[in-house]
Amino acid sequence: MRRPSSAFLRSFVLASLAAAGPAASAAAQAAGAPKRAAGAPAAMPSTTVPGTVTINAYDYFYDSPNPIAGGVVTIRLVNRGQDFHNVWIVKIDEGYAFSDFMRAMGPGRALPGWFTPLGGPESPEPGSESRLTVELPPGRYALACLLPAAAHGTTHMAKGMFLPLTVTKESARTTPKGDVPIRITQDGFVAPEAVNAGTHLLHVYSESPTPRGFRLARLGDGKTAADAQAWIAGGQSGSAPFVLVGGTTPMAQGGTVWMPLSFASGRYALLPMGIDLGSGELRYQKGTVATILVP
Ligand SMILES: [Cu+2]
Repeated sequence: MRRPSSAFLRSFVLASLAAAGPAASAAAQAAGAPKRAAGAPAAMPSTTVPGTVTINAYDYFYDSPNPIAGGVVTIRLVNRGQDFHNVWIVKIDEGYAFSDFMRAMGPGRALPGWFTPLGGPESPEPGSESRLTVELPPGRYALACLLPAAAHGTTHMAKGMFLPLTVTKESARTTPKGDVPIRITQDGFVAPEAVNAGTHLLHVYSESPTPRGFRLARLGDGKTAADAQAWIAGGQSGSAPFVLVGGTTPMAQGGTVWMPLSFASGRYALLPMGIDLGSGELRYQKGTVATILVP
């Protein structure tokens, strides 16, 4: 049995890849990165947290362990590409296979009733990582990135960004206790208006009848949620008035996820994300944008 320790929370940093794990350190050293000076404080090794599964995202494929042990699992998404990537975790009902999932996805198709979207870590900036904790019962799963590809009308999934995943027996780990509750509603969010600076564990629950998620964005100095919405509605050209710091891909009604986040002083916005059935892409949605002030 475990609870999120302070080590767990501290380990969430927008770390340089050199601090992200042995493989990354080796890669960074191979690339000529300086070694840490003797006596310097060691970076918190993120692999010490039981139940953490690291998924590496590249342009345009994943590298993930398979199978994994179920129960309360923390997904650590490391973006090793140049593009943005996320992970959409889908549980496939008994009697259906990964090949059915592949056939079911694509432009102009309704989401079938035999799978359950559970959310997943949203796009970390290239070179950084994001984390999300979710309860995964044993069974068959699919992982996919539905972000639109640069070539119009395709998704990262269509370019190869998907994997089957088998989840084996559940561990006895307990669900974490979040301190920032966020409710996803049919057309918006219920979130605290303000939180103190520092590290928090977001507890996200969805009551939306259609699968929805959000990107958590830190607004630029002097920028507002209206600026973010105008940039999205205006075709997302030019530099964004925000930086993405986390969030979850769309989750089904009744779903729950937790995510550790380090809040600095400023204003944050929850930008609604959903699956556009016409294009099969995961996109910003219309709807209310919630903001959280960090004084
Ligand atoms: Cu992607």
